[in-house]
Amino acid sequence: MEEVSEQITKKTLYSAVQPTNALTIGNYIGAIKSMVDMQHDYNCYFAIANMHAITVRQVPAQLRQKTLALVALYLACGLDPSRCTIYVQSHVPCHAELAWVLNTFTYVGEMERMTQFKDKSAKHADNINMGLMDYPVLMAADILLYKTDVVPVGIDQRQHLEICRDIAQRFNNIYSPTFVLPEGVYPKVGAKIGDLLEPTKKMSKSSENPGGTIFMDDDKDTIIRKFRRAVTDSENEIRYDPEKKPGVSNLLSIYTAFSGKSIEEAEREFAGKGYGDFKLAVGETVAEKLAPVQSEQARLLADKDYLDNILREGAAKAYKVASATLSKVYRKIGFYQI
Ligand code: AQP
Repeated sequence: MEEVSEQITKKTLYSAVQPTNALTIGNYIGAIKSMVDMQHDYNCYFAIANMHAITVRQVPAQLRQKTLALVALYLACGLDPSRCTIYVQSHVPCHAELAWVLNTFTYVGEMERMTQFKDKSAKHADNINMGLMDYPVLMAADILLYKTDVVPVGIDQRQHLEICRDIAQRFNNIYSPTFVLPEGVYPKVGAKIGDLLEPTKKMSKSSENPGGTIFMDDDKDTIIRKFRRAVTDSENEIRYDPEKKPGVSNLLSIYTAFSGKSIEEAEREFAGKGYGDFKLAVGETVAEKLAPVQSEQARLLADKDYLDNILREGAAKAYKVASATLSKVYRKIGFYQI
């Protein structure tokens, strides 16, 4: 009873991560950390976006393994399956079904203008498939199925969120209010974690140079080594100024996300210190926070039945809500129902 009334009063939150490669601390800071922080105040749906993942060619056995690894990581980072719905996107067929309908409310020109489509097309020039271009429509379906109010994501997803709102609004205008218009929630600091070697570029799971990326499963030595090599600048001042000092500011963002301190506190703490000491401190803080997450993830991964059960329950809960939205959409557009 209490659970039902909580669900009625709480707003709905949706977020998803693709099980492509090992996750980075960019994914953690931009998305997972906010998901963990917000899970108590919202009615939450957290997906493992394997349908999005296949827009870039995946090795099947690895995709399966990474899907389970991501469930374990969600839990190890602190998502509580008794509070939130955790499921695999392909287990709820409504995502693909609604995406098809929404495709007919989306213009090719809009999709061609998407920055991520352009970036990924350049990166995967041998496989510019329709799915890559249609990615934002599937993402709109993900979000709209659950009447989502808020979506915690990194700033790279802002454009996709805006197009999701446009598509929803277009549908609502043609028929009648059907979809809730979602708001993006971006972390105040760390909405775009930069690559350690090219700090103006987004840290990415599929970066060509793994030296600039901290993976969630990197060991302490690797983490310290990567931070030691992080690009800074020719000054010797630890100050947050993303325009003029992208490298140092990126390290400060990472440090605050992992230490819980504010930027001002961090600047005070490192005032007068050299870049070498600063980088080491950031590396040690990250490694210290990641170690228990890594061991908890490994422990959970050894219990496949437990993870499967969470996914089974999650898919059933998600399906209930998603199928209700889909049938409303089908009714409105005139699909004959039996
Ligand atoms: N560098 C980042 N800083 C802040 N947030 C980030 N996110 C990704 N990179 C950063 C956020 O992580 C969530 C999940 O991302 P995704 O799995 O959907 O893939 P992505 O955005 O395409 O991330 P990657 O790491 O760049 O993956 P690949 O290399 O596979 O394309 C999203 O909320 C995203 O904003």
